[in-house]
Amino acid sequence: MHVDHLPRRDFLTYGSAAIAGLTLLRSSMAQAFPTRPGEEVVPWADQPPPVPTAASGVVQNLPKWEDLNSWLTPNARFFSVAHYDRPVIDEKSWTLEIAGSVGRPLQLTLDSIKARPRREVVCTLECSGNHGFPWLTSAVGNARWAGTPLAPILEEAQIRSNGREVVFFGTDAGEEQVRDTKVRQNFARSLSLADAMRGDIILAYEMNGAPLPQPNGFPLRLIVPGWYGIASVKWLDRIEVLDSPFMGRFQARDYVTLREEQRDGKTVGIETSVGPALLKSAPAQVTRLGNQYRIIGAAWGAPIAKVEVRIDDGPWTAASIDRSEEADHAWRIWSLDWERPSPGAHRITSRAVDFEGHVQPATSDPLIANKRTYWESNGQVTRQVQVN
Ligand SMILES: Nc1nc2c(c(=O)[nH]1)N[C@H]1C(S)=C(S)[C@@H](COP(=O)(O)O)O[C@H]1N2
Ligand SMILES: [Mo]
Repeated sequence: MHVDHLPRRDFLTYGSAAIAGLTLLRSSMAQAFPTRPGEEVVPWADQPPPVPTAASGVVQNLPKWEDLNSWLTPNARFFSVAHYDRPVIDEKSWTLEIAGSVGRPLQLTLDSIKARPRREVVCTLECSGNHGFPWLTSAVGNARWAGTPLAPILEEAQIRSNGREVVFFGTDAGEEQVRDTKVRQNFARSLSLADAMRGDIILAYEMNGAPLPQPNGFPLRLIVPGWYGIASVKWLDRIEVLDSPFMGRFQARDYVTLREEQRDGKTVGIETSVGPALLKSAPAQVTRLGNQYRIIGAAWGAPIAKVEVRIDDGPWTAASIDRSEEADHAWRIWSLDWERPSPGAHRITSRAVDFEGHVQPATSDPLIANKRTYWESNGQVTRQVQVN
């Protein structure tokens, strides 16, 4: 509801109590992001290096954390990751096929998908490579996705009793070396049947109220709320049910985490496929209104109970979390007023805590330090700022 759209008559009818209530509502909406009129953003002193040429096709449109000013990331500022090309798809000739171990294969047009029950979900999508490289530090965004639930479609397709995994294919494809053979393969990722039947997974055709932008998967993508971005297959055109584990590149060779762990005095290497998102936060920006400084950030990857901020080697101080706009798998915006910072260089670190008491690990924590691959880098993020 937007206050300005209320006819004047309603104010007269409901009287001053209603007006007071609406004023409250308006100010709580304004707090959806802790901006103060007239403030300026102090740019971070440690700017990420540019995306290297070799990766500049894959990773595009990385936003600047300094530009974050809303709970929802506008489409124009949403990062895009594509491992092959970014196909341009004609929605008229496009269809979605559901095949494999099913009793009733389906072929759906975009119109027939849009005619099905609509469901919206606000969720944060982070590339699991984020913070795995110095140049990759803002591959995360929060959007309102709209589409239709996946589970009823799988039910209609009548999955056979041997069905165990559901593989999602994009139209994008490239040459892959598998042992001594080169094969052209489509981008693909799988979910176990149990995961795929989760009620909140949607086939999305809208992003923040607009048709899915082409770099983000037009005309249709999977959205798996609460999982790293890799699971949310873009340019989706085929769903296949398999009776054995899917071992494609982005499931079993790339996007795998290898970590050395201690077991009874022995070191074992545990290698797992990237899946559910991990607890994380990052300082987004420092703002200044005269000499009043404020640190603003985001926290995501788990239900966020608390965010704490540390300035230089000082104590961990609780930030206030904006709860005016919430969704299960959406980030929380937090802020902390920074009283009278001394002139000079400062380091700002944040750590998120979930409702089970898990704390976002320090970079020295064995969970991070003993990781041998760059995915799932959810260690605490430190930024540097210069106060004049
Ligand atoms: N078809 C297809 N889907 C894909 C990818 C891809 O390369 N091809 N990249 C994945 C990865 S690694 C991420 S992080 C997210 C990024 O989604 P976005 O580009 O909308 O931000 O899409 C995922 N879905
Ligand atoms: Mo990714």
